[in-house]
Amino acid sequence: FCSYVFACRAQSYIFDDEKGLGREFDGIGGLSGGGATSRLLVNYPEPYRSQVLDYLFKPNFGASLHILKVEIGGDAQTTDGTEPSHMHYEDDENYFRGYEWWLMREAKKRNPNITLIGLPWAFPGWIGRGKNWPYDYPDITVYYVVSWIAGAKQYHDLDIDYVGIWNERSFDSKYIKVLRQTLDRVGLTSVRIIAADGDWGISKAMTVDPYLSNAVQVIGAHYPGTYTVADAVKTGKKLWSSEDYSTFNDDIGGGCWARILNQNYVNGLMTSTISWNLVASYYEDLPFGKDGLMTAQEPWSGNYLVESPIWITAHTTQFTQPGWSYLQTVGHLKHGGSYVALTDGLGNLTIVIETMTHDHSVCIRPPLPGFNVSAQNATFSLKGSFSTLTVLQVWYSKFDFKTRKPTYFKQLSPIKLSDGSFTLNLNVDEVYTLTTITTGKKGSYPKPPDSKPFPKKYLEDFNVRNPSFTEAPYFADQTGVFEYFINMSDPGDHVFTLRQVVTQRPVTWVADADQTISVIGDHSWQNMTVSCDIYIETANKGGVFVAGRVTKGGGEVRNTKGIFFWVFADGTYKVTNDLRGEIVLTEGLSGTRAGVWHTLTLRIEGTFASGMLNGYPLWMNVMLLGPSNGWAAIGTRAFEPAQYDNFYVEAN
Ligand code: 147
Ligand code: CA
Repeated sequence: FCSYVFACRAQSYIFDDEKGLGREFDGIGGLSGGGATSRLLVNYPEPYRSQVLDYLFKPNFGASLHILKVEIGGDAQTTDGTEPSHMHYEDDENYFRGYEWWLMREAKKRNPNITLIGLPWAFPGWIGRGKNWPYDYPDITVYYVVSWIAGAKQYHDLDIDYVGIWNERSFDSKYIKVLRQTLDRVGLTSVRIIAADGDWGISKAMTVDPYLSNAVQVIGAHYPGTYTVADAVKTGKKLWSSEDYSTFNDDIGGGCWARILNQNYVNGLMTSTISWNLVASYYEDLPFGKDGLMTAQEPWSGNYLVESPIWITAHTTQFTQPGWSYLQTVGHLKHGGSYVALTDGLGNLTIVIETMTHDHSVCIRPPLPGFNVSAQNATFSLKGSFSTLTVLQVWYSKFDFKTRKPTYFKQLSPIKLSDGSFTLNLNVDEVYTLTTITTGKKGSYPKPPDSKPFPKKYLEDFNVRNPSFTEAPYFADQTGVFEYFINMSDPGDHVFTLRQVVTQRPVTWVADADQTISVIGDHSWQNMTVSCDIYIETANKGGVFVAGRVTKGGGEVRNTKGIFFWVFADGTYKVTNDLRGEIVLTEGLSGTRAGVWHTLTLRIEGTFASGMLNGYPLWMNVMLLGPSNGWAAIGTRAFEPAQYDNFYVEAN
């Protein structure tokens, strides 16, 4: 053993391909969606938006991701918002909604070889035919998913490489088989199926059902804690951690990512790891704030943050490619940490070593059992076809939780090999890449603009003839989908509006609200005026609100509090403390009806609120006990169409 008394005899490790290689490597990826995690990225001004995309996707620059996985929008809440479906209704088809198409195109532009994956979290209501379940009519659901894949090709020239089943929900064998048959029948034989994204139980089902086994090409686990299960190995299929990480992107998050990127293979034979999420581009006060490889949550300022997970990713991605193979000689270091090695089979070799300590590499889940890591010397010997290598490039990172002066992805002098071996003095919380690849580069751009809060005055008239995105900037839909709309029949004032378009409760992933709602602004806002022209479309039963101090989104949206000012098509109004509309602060007659534009103004000041209709006071000085702060919002009483125009918020 090593101490200051006994000179340290280095442990030795061997990299050898003599007895064959290990599993084929499938790449490192990022996940956009599940849900709405890239929502704010699309509204970044150039050049900052392109810079963020370069840090994520550009080869030999930053994370240089091998894989982009996206949500197949299902009009429902899927963690940080809703993403629009390509088929809101049974007779509807549109492959230009949302931002995932754009994101996939931008990723492909930078890396034509990037692997693309689509996975549904939720489905529009018509898929369930009245039930909150997507599998009763497998042909319908398959048609819906295959249409998305075909649409990607037809409208965006994007080849989808893999498709999943239903994120972290039950799989259905019948559905998977019909999906496989249909893909094959329409010529999409190269699209591979990942199952079941969260449920290892698929492995057992596959071992007893050869037809199911034939239909599935990859077993996808979520947050596996670097370990697989015996049944999964038995299938002989590729094993992936198809969703992982979800950890706050500070240096402990970086440590988590470094440890699992290596150990998902060392412990679990998993040949791909995909980060939820790709980039944290949603309001930080939504669930899982900053759980992305980097952060871009301020399109109004242009500020973004390149965090350590980007550089940890680069340690693997810049020096390997999908199609390379792991060596069989991978493992744990004697005094903690791990090493992997990969080869292209053409003489190239990339070794990644990590020595993350327990407390500096805890991920959000699962719980991390204890282990020790200490400083150690390690000698690595290259055998087989690598024995003749004479020099390796070196890239180095070190988290330093004492000095807080970390080193990220720094190129050190190449190592000269003597007799095919070299020794490293490894310290804790370090990552080394040793490689024959000479194209590594730490990309950089000038510092982006300083961070700024959301503007205190914000006006949106939705007057855009050909918007590049279907959503208006900064609106973050939490139930329902709000789209730019052109009002053909309008004589002039409200030709261009925003419209809520989900008319039926989706097949949900979490509990969407029974109302629709889109939030905007700054969660720390206290006093504010929210004003909006609104148009109820549903006679008698329809209703619309504007709101302030809205507290919650994501999976908790049903329980959000705030100050909600509702008007209804039956000629009444209501002010409530909750989105459910149960805690009524005041109510009365408004004369509002469907098919007419009205202007709602909500003023919240300290412990009082007042409301105006068409510029005249409707209710005044209603006392507020809470909440004290939150976003502004608009929405509808139920899943019903409604329109909004000239939205204005002023916070003070
Ligand atoms: C995952 C989802 O797939 C993502 O959309 C996102 O919500 C992510 C946030 O961490 O989590 O879902 C999980 C939710 C709960 C657990 C695991 C995954 N869990 O409790 O183990
Ligand atoms: Ca307008």
